[in-house]
Amino acid sequence: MDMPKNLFKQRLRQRQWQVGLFVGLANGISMEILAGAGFDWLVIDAEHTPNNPASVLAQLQVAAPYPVQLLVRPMSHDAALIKQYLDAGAQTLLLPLVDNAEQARQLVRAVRYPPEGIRGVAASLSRAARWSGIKDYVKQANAEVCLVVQVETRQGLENLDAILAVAGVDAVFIGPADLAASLGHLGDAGHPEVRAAIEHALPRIAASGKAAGIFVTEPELARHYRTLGASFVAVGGDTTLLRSAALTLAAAFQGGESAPGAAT
Ligand code: 3PY
Ligand code: MG
Repeated sequence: MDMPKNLFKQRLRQRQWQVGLFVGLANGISMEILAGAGFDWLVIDAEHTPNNPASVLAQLQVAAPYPVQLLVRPMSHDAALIKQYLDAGAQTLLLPLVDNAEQARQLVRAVRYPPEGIRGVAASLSRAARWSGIKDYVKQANAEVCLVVQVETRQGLENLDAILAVAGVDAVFIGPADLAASLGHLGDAGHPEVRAAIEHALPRIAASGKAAGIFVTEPELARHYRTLGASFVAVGGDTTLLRSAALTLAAAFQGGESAPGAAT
């Protein structure tokens, strides 16, 4: 088998517009439905959900036949955990809460084989290498790996230029929810101070030569952020989609009228 090409990374480099969705249901069936839904990318979230390397592996497997790019968001910067997700076959990792350049440099090292990094080698045990079925996997892996760091705190914003200077970071993704909390506006990602911080950060990221991404749920705002330099957006999550569709359906049939003949 040939080394799978990381199309998400290629398109990031070309600044192609890519629309994604957070996937938190931790379930193979819903993952497969979403994989065929038309998104450019899906991120399997293991930061806020009960996902673990085994459940992420299963979701990577069910989505593999579909024309969608798969990202994984680990719960921490732990290099051993990152190694497991890479070995499971994730080629693009989204790392939360990156606050400074040193953390970014450690992450670059975690996702790369030596000499550039510290990723441990065991191609025969790794789905990413198709258990040694991909010729020269270990020599090709660094080129296909894509590292997206989340800047989503006051400290991260303060250190944005230093983070942007770290070679090996492919893109910076802004997390408005955490950013709002860090700026003192917990639960209010639309607060003017948060919006201003985002509007200041996106063009700086784009000007640095790295791709800029953000979570945004209104199409108009996504278009606006695109004009500021964002080239990839997450536009929602599977949990929210399910909940809102379920509430809408239930409400549509709850007319409040009793069935004929019902006791009053
Ligand atoms: C956030 O908003 O904090 C995220 O991590 C996702 O967008
Ligand atoms: Mg966040």
